[in-house]
Amino acid sequence: MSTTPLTQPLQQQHEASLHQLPQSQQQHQQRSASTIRHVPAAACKFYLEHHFENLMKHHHERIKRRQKLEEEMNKVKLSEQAQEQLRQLLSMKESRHLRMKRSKLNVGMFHKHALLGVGAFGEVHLVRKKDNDQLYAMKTLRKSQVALRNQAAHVNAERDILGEADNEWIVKLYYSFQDEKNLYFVMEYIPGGDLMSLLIKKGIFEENLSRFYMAEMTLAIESVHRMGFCHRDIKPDNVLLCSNGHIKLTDFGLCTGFRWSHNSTYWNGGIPEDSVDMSNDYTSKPLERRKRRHRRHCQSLVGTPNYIAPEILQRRHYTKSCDWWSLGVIAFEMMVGHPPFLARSPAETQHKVINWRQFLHVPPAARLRQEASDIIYRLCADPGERLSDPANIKAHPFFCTPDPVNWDTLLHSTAPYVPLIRDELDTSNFDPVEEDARGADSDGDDTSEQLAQDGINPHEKFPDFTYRRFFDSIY
Ligand code: ISQ
Repeated sequence: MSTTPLTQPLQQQHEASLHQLPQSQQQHQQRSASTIRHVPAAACKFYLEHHFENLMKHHHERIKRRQKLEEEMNKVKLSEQAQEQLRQLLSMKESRHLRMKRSKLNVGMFHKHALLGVGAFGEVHLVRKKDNDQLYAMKTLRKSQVALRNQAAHVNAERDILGEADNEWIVKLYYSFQDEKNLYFVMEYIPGGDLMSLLIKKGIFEENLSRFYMAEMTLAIESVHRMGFCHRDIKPDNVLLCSNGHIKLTDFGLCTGFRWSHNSTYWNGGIPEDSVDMSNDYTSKPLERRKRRHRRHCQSLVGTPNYIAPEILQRRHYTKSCDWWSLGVIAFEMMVGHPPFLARSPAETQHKVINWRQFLHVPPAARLRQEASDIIYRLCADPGERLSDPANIKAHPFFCTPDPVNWDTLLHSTAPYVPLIRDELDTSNFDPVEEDARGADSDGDDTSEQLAQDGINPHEKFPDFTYRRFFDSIY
């Protein structure tokens, strides 16, 4: 048996040892060697920490499911035999879930129907999963665009939050996966359109309708905060209407749980992300202007500053109370008919938001009830004085008179507006998307060269991106 001298350089030792292997194994080893890339130590550390944090999270989720089952079984006082059967059922479901997590999803498993919306990094389509025939909303994000704009932390945070969320106020994430080019979020499909599309359609809301949306948004924001997150991007575009007229929040791309793995510093070497659109934006008619403003901001790499709290725009210390500011701005827009800091350009809007004491006025011509203008002024206030405790918001006279909101039954009440949905593929409640606004699926991507120049590999940015909801059936 030949031996390789220890004094040989490592590369030579490796090549020499290769020649001692059968040919098929040699080819395999050569292929593996050619695909092994040198990755900086910090990236390895980050990957491992992230990976083990995820493993621990899944382990805890499994324990929680078992505890929940035990609690539920105790409540209904089942026989020991029935309890054992249910434990076995859960254990089978856990094994099936682990097997499913290992099987790969790909975009070919979905049939695309209509385009629902276009965002800065991609598109949202109505899709049908071929094997279970269910409809979903699929958000496709271009990896290269996400990496170029340093948005990896936000995308990974959104996947965590939507995956962890298990409440009726937040759009559910069923699956996430990736391929060479794109990242995919497969979410619950909410067919009633978004609040911005409804504002475009109606122009202004009656107080009763505004009060209903405000009350539901209060419960929705409260539930996000209870999960330990802060949305930071509450705006009418991110409020979806279910077929029964009740709301759900979406787009947690700017959301933060103040967790280390959601901090962009770990994902892009501390380079700050873009946050606010500064491009010019002005046309003449208010509704047309709102429509164009909406389209431009959806497609812009950065959002509108209309709803963002001043402390965020000024990069000052902020807390979850920033979401209550946004609620105040939406309240103004619904009841007055335009946002309070409307301006010729986003830069001017930003100036108005930062100097809100000078610019925030509920116009007397809007003839709002005193309780309505008061809640706006209390929400759009300095962080120290802002109405930020959900209990105090719910107790505000706006929600108590003329008839009090029943917070416990609100979600199961009849909504004052129920969207018209003709059939399951009717997407007319979403504002139509113009062809020139297409993003992720359209041809031509000039970002790869730029990324290569900057030494960024978009494929390294999304370790452990794949997700499957445990209870993944809609019904
Ligand atoms: C769910 N349903 C309809 C549209 C959507 C847009 C974004 C995210 C989820 C959605």
